Amino acid sequence: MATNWEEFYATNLPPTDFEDNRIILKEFCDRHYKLGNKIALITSGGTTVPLEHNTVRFVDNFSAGTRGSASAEYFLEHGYSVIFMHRLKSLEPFTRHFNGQKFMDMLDLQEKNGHTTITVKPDSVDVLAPVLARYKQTIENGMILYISFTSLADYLWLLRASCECLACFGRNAILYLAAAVSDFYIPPNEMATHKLQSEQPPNISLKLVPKMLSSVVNIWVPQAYVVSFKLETDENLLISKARQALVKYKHKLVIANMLQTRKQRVIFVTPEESFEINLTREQIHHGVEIEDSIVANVVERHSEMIQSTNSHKKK
Ligand code: PAZ
Repeated sequence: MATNWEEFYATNLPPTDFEDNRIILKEFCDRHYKLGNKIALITSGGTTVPLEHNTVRFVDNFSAGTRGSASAEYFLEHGYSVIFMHRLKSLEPFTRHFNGQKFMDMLDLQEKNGHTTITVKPDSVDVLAPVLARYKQTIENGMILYISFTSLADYLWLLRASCECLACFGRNAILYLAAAVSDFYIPPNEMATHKLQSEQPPNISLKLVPKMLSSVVNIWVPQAYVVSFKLETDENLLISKARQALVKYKHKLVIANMLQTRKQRVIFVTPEESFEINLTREQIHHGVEIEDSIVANVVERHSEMIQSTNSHKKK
């Protein structure tokens, strides 16, 4: 009997650029595996759920990709190779610091004798230079791979393909699943072909998305250090839901956060304990990012897992 996820992949087509992305993923993983690097797959941003095959409208969510894009930079700082699997047009590592108008405001434009010169304003150089230096170094060393998705189906196809490429890393891989992935979708055979007409209210019935985390943890990358995120809006549900996920999927860590406070407070929930990371007002004022502490903590736990496995092997 087909499991739910097999049915999902059998009925939802891969994105058009899927084969290209699969090749790029494989090349990136093979190279970093040969180098003996640790690797982090970071998922980031929200997914869309199309309402029509010729998609005009879709269901979306709030996620901007702040968590994922900031975390990617910190994993790079800890020496990890990074696959940054993100929602197209959501925030990306490095460029996130100068999003939108901010970038334009850093530049000066001069026209002289028919020549146009663009320069960085002197007071912006100190802000731009360190980020630009880190970006250049990361790209020159080939340490990051950017892969983008838009819809839920794109995301799930890329997630499985990434796991296939990461399996050989064994315990040296982290999956840091920060994307806000839809729990509901419309199966293709129940979806309208053309734009929904507005003569009468549409009758839309959403189905539950199969829980891929179970396949990730138990089948696709059983040795990897898997970190999932749990978002709630009702504080009373937060920890119990995180614990339920740990029991159900048997992975290592759930990072729980509330919608409104996600940038200053998270709770690490493991099978053994739970504890909070909180930023103080002063830290927030000084531009400290909570992802700095989150990633440092995850990296420490990952190293402990690798070391404990190595010492078991030696015995
Ligand atoms: O992308 P963002 O920085 O705006 O938000 C991050 C987040 C809240 C989506 C992430 O921390 C998270 O909790 N992701 C999992 C959401 C969930 O499926 O429960």
